[in-house]
Amino acid sequence: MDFGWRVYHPNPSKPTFVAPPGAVDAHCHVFGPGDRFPYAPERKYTPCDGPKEKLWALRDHLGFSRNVIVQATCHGADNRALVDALQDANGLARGVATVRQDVSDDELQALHQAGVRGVRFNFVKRLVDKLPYDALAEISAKIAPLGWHIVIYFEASELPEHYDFFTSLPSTVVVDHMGRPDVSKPVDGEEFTLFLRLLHEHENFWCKVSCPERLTRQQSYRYDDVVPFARKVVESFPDRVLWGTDWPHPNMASHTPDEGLLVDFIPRIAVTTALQHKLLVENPMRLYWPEEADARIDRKDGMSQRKPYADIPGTTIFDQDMGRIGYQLNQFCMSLMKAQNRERFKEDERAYLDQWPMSEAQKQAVIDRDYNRMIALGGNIYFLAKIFSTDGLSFQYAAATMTGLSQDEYAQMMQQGGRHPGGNLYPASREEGK
Ligand code: 0GY
Repeated sequence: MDFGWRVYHPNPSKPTFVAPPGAVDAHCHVFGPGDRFPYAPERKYTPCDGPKEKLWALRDHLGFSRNVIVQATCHGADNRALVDALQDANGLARGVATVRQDVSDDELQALHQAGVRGVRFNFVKRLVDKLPYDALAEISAKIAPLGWHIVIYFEASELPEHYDFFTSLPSTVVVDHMGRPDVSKPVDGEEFTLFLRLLHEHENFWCKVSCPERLTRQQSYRYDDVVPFARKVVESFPDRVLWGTDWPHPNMASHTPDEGLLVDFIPRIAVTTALQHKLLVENPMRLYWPEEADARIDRKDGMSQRKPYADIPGTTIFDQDMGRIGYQLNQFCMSLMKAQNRERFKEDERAYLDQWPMSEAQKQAVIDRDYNRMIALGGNIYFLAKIFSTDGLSFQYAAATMTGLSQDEYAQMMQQGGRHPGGNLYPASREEGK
């Protein structure tokens, strides 16, 4: 790897924000490992290895479910590391490849088979040699029959130069990192207004509201100066936004991002649960797993996809999707009805949990006794109750841990009539039809 290269965070924090079930990290990469998948001779940087296993572990740690892996320039148009990761992902990852203009239909078919659903055109001069528009136009014509989209990466200052070419592209176009705005300029200034115009006037354009860590001009992990830009995009185009970690963060010079804090940035730019669900679940599913999104819409009741109840503050409805996601977790809970299973669990929790085909995130939530996270991952409180009774704890104690109150405070709140009814209502934004 290059001298001074910043290796990704060895121990990212656990986010406070609990992502909705099925959340997608829609912008991340795999690097190498270089001894199996050599970096491209024409690359502009040599990164540290960022293998797929580490990416899956990060996904689970952050409470996410799926990834979209974007081919990074250090691998050029050699997509083998990407394909290897996609084939290892059990359908939980899709890819965006880089191809040359002479790519054959068979090669494109093989990439599609592996899970690739788009190509990336990179215009950032420090990353690639200039690509002629006619070569890119030829690629976009070749991928059109596959229904793929095009991901574009450019600097804000270069948007005017590329504007006509971008708007001539026939497919869905996804812009990386909000077109890299200079966030020291005003959000309603000329530069960002042009970017918003691109999205406003061209409904085939989508935007990744990612990389506050790259865009910030401040020396703080809060990335406050990026919030107005990302929030503006999310609220103006809620059905065409995606979010991603950008792990393993190529070419970050200023600091090593903590992905837990990046996840905590999400509720500051998507401020209602409805917006968060679109950003993290509905939109990426529609673009990368349309067959699953359509299958849901096709159900007789049609409810599974629309979920009008998904924005009730502080409440997770245990519906058929949650039942499916949490099935093994809840089965594990039920196994604790038997005394001998309780003994085995107490003896070695990890070994007992490893006998269940649960996700790593679910197992970790059990080990942490993090009931809110268990619920977010499909756990049902009536089954989860078996865990806290195995621990010899009361229902009241467990409920208190979910609210952040002590057991005494919780008891007092219940005796005084329980939670304020406002906590059970839909947010005002729904009432106003926003
Ligand atoms: C990103 C950003 C960068 C790099 C690449 O493909 C790449 O090499 O995308 C960057 O250096 O800004 O999105 O990963």
